[in-house]
Amino acid sequence: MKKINGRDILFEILLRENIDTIFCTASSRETDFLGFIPGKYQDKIKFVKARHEQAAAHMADGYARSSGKPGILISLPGPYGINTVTGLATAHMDSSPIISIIADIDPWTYNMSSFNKTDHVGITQSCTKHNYLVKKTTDLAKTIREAIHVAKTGRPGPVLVDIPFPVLAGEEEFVFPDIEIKSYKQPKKGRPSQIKRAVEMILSSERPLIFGGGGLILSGARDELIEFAHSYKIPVTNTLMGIGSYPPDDPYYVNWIGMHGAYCANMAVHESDLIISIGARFDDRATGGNFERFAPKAKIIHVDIDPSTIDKNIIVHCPIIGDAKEVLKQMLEIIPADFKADRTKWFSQIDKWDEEHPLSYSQTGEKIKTTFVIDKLSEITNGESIIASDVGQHQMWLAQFYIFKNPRAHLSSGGLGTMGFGLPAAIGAKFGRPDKQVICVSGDGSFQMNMQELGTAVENEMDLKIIVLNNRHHGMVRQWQTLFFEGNYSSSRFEVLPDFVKVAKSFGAEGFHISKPDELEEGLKEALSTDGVVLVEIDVDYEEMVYPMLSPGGDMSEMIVQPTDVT
Ligand SMILES: Cc1ncc(C[n+]2csc(CCOP(=O)(O)OP(=O)(O)O)c2C)c(N)n1
Repeated sequence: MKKINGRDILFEILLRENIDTIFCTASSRETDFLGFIPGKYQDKIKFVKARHEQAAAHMADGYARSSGKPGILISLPGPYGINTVTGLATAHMDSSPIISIIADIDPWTYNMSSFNKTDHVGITQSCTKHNYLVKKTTDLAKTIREAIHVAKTGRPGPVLVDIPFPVLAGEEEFVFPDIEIKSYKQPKKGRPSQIKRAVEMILSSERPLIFGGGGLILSGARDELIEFAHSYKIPVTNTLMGIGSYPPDDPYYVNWIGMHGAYCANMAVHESDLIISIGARFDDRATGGNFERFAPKAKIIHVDIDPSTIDKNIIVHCPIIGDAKEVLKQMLEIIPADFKADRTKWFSQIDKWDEEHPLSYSQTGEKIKTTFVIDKLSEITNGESIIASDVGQHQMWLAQFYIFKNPRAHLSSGGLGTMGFGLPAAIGAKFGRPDKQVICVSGDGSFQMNMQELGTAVENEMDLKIIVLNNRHHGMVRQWQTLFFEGNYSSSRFEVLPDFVKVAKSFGAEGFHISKPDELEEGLKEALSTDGVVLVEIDVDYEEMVYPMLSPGGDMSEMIVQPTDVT
């Protein structure tokens, strides 16, 4: 059998794994490496060259989140690879499957004190699901297959494969290897005894509540969740990462919970007697962080594929280790034929809380409110777009006022909160879902962290819309300074900002500027219906604040709904 070199082995495996897009950077050395790729691969795989390696990592992440397929990222070692670490950590926190390949193309040096060399395995140990250093060309095919398998199965996450030059240059006969990782078994179904126990707890509960996380989306459990909620008559909340897991217009849908979640949803958690958490990890942003006072009246069922999340933050009464979709099916299978429950009182109580403090805004005065923009965006796009958000107030308002109708449509750096995620994630998402309208919603602060990727979007002739909500501040920081630091606005205002429309135009994109409330609707419609890469800069009121907000250190019933609530 003919031998091929390590680089070709890598691409042969990627092709057979149905990889159609690879994200990398446009540096000359990487291009050299890619330039070596025979035409046969160039025709079959799209190489997207980002301007910054961090952005390339977020692109791979956005691709994975929107499409459900693993995102592939190639970088060189040293500064190239290190720049991807923020992207890996972002993907790790949000369980997004990326395979980061570090390809060393320097034939002359490969020890750690050489130019451009870094210990990538060491550096990424704590922000990847797993990582590999490939030592022999014979191991390469199997390692790449394993990396893809580990990244996309169980609780997904980023996996790094560091390939030294001799491994890429070495030659071996190519075989597509079988893989079996003995120590890596992923549970599918839950233990029947635990399923039975959970169902008994649900049957005797008066105020049960589904606390759904991103795991529901990853497992594709929407239909099962609807049937489960309706069959057992349980209202449904979700975390920020779970947005889109349940249809927002379904009568059982309450809203999302957490730091800036809806009042009724947070109150429901506090008053519930049974929390059924599915694919959520009880992090501090979802629970407020006061774990001792979390849901004080409730027993907890926790369904998760990752056993390490059980009892981590919250003590659980009934753990079920398994895939969300499978576990929901199992619980549906044993619903008693004569099951009846009157939970009208519980549902009406939740409605009452919603009436007391609904998610609302009022567009008054000369300045545009970000809430108004998001509400209009939701209306114009009918909640059908994929939206990649950045981090800050605009991120929270997007989650509150954009009515996401579909799963894999709300792309947000929930776990790490990485400013600069939005634009590259949107670019990656458009490659993953070219059939959908993809929009980046960003703040002036976040956008400046990766705005060079406008070049990548234009170069690829994408159809991508970007909304920059310009409040001339790090708005979320300003909000905390207003509420908790006596208005000490240190470092949160930008004295100098670029003209974002000119920035867009200088990259060859189209740009619009909206500054008055009565221009908003028409302006947005025009921008969204203009072909190509279009940036719309909207001047927004920097004094608007995101409510409700969980009181730092408080429980989930202690919400700030206006500034005077801060004591
Ligand atoms: C990389 C990074 N640096 C700093 C922060 C802390 N931080 C969180 S939100 C925020 C302000 C974001 O400002 P902007 O993007 O303008 O959004 P706004 O809050 O104004 O809507 C900052 C600085 C972060 N989350 N990520």
